[in-house]
Amino acid sequence: MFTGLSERLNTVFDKLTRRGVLTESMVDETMREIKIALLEADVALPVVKSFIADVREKAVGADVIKTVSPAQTVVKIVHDSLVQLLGNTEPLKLLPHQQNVILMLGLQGSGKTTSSAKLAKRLQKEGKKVLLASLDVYRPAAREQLTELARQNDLPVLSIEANEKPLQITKRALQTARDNLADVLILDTAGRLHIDEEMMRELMAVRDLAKPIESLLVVDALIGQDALNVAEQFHQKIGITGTILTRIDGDSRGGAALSMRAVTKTPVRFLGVGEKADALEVFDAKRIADRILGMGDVVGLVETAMEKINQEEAQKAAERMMSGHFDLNDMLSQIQQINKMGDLKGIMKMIPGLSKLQSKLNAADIDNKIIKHQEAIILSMTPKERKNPDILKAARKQRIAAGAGVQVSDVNRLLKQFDQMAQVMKYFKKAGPLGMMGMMKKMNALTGGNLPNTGNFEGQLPSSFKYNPFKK
Ligand SMILES: Nc1nc2c(ncn2[C@@H]2O[C@H](COP(=O)(O)OP(=O)(O)OP(=O)(O)O)[C@@H](O)[C@H]2O)c(=O)[nH]1
Ligand SMILES: [Mg+2]
Repeated sequence: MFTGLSERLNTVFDKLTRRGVLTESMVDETMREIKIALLEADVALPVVKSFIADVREKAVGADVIKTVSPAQTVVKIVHDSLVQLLGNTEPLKLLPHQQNVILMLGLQGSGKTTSSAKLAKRLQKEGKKVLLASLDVYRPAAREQLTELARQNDLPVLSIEANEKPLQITKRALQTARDNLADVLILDTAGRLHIDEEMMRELMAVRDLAKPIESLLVVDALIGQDALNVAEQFHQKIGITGTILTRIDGDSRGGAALSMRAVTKTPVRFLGVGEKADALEVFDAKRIADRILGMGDVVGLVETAMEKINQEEAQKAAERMMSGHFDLNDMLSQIQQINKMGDLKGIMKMIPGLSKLQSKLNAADIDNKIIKHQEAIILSMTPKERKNPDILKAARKQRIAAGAGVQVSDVNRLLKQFDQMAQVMKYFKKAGPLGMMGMMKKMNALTGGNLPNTGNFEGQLPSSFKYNPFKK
């Protein structure tokens, strides 16, 4: 998501940077290009217009042309305007010691049921007592779907009773929530293909009965421009207090995310970033603006890294490497750390400067499957072999390949990569302490020396050195 927009904007800014001094006509040209970039990303026209007007006004006010670094000033203005456009999110307005109802609304298949379960899980983690209930009596097995999600995630859900109408279910849900002293009742409603009067009337009746403190519109980010129309109508008829954008993990152009706040005047609350019950992120305008402008989601990266990587283990490995020691056990531990960090491409996208190199990254063909194979190969070795790769001759290689379910040539490739990695480690020894910079350098090595601004580390490697252990 946002990749196209991000690339376009970066090209615009690159051009600015190269010019040095700016003239007024260059600022105009830049605004035009930003406008096209936004439209291509599916941002709604009225939103684009007011965004550009806002940026232009600030740019004129800041006297961009006379500033020391005009390009940076423009980037900063665009960044701040983006944050403003996306809008800061607000936490859900849940009241203490009271029954809070959250009504989930949206088109068919937008992700209401999944998001209901995700939200319930999140609130339960925060110590709230929750109850889920599905009012979807229209789609066969819709209520069973929620019940199953609840079962998988240990969440309380209202029992299913035959022949009940949505309003009757709502009443029973309210009563059950009260009886169980639930803090939050989440009502998952039936989806509609398009806005239809009768269903809307029903939703209004549910709303009037349940008096939700939050009515969250669930919107699939992939539907692009249409999202606005949908949002407008739901907002007019039912009144919404916020939105949840789902399928942010898919490759939508991102326009919906950018326009939603401006159109509904309500905050985007959460982003659905996958099918699993914990794939729900709190919306963070600054982080998204950073990502769009190619500054990379450093916060996201650090969080992911902190969460998934065993700090102590990483430290130990780093110390060993610093001492110049590196065997296949160390390589295994590195592979496992990278594995823990999840999808490698996802991680790379979050690193500042790397978003511009997306095409190169794709060309580098980094493949998680290969990482899995590499792990299997080392795991098929004996401890002695891992310490002394030199003893690996044909017979042992054959045994290892069979154990890992790969070819002997794969084992050979891994050993060659190990040799190269050992070489890199020698350079690490020279390059100073690891830490964040060390990690960036490691990533740099992974991408064949393409990561900018990582000090003079590159200079110490032979210019012909292209290292990429994950390339087939
Ligand atoms: N990749 C991805 N898939 C999602 C996300 N949210 C929901 N889905 C998937 O989208 C599909 C539809 O989700 P549901 O939660 O059933 O949608 P719904 O709005 O309840 O659908 P109806 O009840 O039929 O209107 C399911 O296969 C979900 O797993 C998300 O954030 N990312
Ligand atoms: Mg549903």
